[in-house]
Amino acid sequence: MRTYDNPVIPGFHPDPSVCRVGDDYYLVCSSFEYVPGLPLFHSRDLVHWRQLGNVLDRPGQLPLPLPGSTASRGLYAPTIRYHDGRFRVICTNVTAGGNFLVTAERPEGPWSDPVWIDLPGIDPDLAWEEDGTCWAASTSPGIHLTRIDPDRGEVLEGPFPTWSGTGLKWPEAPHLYRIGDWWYLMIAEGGTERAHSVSIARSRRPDGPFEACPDNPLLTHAGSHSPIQNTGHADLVQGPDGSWWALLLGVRPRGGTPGWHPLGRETYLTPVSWVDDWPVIAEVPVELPDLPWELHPWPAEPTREDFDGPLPPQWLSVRDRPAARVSTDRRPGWLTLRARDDHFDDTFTGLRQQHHAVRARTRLDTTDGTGGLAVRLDDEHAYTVEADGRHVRVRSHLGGQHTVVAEHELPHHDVVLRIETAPAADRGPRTGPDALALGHERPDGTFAALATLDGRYLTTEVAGGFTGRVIGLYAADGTAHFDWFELRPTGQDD
Ligand code: 6LW
Repeated sequence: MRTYDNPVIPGFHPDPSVCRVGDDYYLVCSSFEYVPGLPLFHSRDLVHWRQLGNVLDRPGQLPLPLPGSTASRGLYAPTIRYHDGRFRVICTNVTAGGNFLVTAERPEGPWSDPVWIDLPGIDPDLAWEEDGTCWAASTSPGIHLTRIDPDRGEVLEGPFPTWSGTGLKWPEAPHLYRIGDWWYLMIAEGGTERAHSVSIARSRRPDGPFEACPDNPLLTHAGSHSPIQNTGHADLVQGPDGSWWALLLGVRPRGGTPGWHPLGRETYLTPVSWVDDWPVIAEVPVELPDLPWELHPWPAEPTREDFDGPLPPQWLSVRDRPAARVSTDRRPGWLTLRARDDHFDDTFTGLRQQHHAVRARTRLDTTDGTGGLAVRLDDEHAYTVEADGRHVRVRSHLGGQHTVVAEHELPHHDVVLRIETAPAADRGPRTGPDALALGHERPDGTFAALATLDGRYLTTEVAGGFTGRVIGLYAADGTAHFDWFELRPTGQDD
């Protein structure tokens, strides 16, 4: 029997929302302070997903830069739905503007400019009655329902409070569905940490009153042995054969106690069955069983970027990506980053870390300035290795303290920098999730690690917030040119 790995979308891809259009599935995730915003994925079998683009990929749409967005602010929990021949994504920019809707005829875009709508809180959802009446559930705190005109962004009735879970903290992530003769209101509660769970209620009408499922919570991994924890924030969808599935977020804590997850909240798939018109969500399996429909794997994503054209859609920058500071045109075949100040965030551009053990490498030309390779959890939690033509330097940026951890003389303008993550050697109760070795390559290609640092400080359990690690490039002074960037799993620990 063939099996498929969960997570189906590894790395920092939280708050998945999914819709089905014929044989195709489309999924969006939160992106917080990163641009472009809201990654959009396509699948034909629910297990193989490839990123088509980003819903918010033009400066005019947000507007970008995400004004003043600090870490884990910005774009929260979108919902994607297909209705009346158009794709719609509803989302919140918590930093500025609040809730908005964008639409597209094709998922590849172009996506429209936002239509702002005065909904309470975050985590907006969209559902339609047969006559076209549109309901938006959102989290305010407490779940609220608002009848809206999604085209004009107008509130027609409400908002009014509705069923808000079993009494656990942070009822959120509502999705309203018409299934059979019932309207179901599914939510997350318990908070997005270890107590995260999924609960549901139903009614004959979209606006309630709702009766809670006697078996709530429908899903939680709290206190379980599962290596997948914090499961919640689910969206329902039918497989190609009509079976039911949930896409949801979870994390993989590693190390001793209390456990730290380096990769952020990831997207998982789990089967759903029905008993007495209530859904039953299965514990999220580490390996998915063979699926009774035709599979559509996508070609593997390249593990090396040569900067021969525009940056692919997977590449992230922080808040902003002005062409004057981040360019693949200025020196063809190279990524040119121009520093504004010496904080790595100003030019940082990279890819999500999607495997626990990875090797990141880059070739850097320091003729015009200082550049580096960084593992970023947020602006205050990062390890970097940088070169300036005289030295290679490993820095740690933790909680506002910026420390040079190691320095080595290297009088060359052409250097290859390297970072490797691997499981921590010791496995004691206080052992962190992994260790990060940072350094450069010698002329013979061997790794000269200048420092090995504890990975726990680059995890959500230490840093706080909602994101995960991103590994990328930055300029610290002047202009730094990067010939290529490689990020590949080393297979020591997936
Ligand atoms: C999101 C909320 C949540 O708005 O975390 O896990 C928040 N669920 O629904 C940020 O992703």
